[in-house]
Amino acid sequence: MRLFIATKNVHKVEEFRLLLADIPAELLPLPAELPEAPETATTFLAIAQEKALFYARQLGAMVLADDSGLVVPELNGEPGIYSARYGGKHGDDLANHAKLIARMHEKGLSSAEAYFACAVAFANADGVIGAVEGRVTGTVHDFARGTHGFGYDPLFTPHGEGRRFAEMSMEEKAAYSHRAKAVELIRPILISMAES
Ligand code: ITT
Repeated sequence: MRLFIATKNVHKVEEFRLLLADIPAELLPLPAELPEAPETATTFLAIAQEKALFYARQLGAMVLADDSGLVVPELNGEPGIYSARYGGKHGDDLANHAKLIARMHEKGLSSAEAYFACAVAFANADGVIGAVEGRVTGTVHDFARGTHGFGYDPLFTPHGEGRRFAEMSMEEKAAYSHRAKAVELIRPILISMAES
């Protein structure tokens, strides 16, 4: 089975390559010339489905898409579905950290309960075949630590760990991560499609 990993985020691609290593599928990156998928929906799950279907139709192929982010309930769910551009510019991790830390300080918080959510959708040109969501709960801090990973990894400690995601190897992060949990949930569908 040929399966396009429908994300322009290279860190997500690396994590999916690790998490899907045992699936009998050839994993392909999105061709660079494709337009950006529209994101009009308002939940991780619905946006992942929108992205998967858009790219599956563009490519006439099977596609796996991810929509993910960090949710801080004490900040009314921010950054949530706006995680990638929370600080103003898409993918600017330092600006995103600064905005989140400023919002926490406005509320008098130096740390807060938080979770990462990852919705993964699998589609072909006929429609969405499966969509799931994985979560990891933990603590978000008002200072960064660690150099691995991406996004909010330097600010987040999963429950049951002393280290931030950014202080872990990709394999160690995968023992906890929202993306690993989502892949576990979608795995049976991928395997049955790969074997059919
Ligand atoms: P694509 O839409 O092309 O997949 P993107 O990075 O724009 O790439 P999203 O819209 O799903 O993807 O935004 C996800 C953002 O949430 C991401 O840019 C990070 O800021 C954050 N995020 C998601 N998963 C994360 C993780 O595992 N570790 C740290 N931050 C994460």
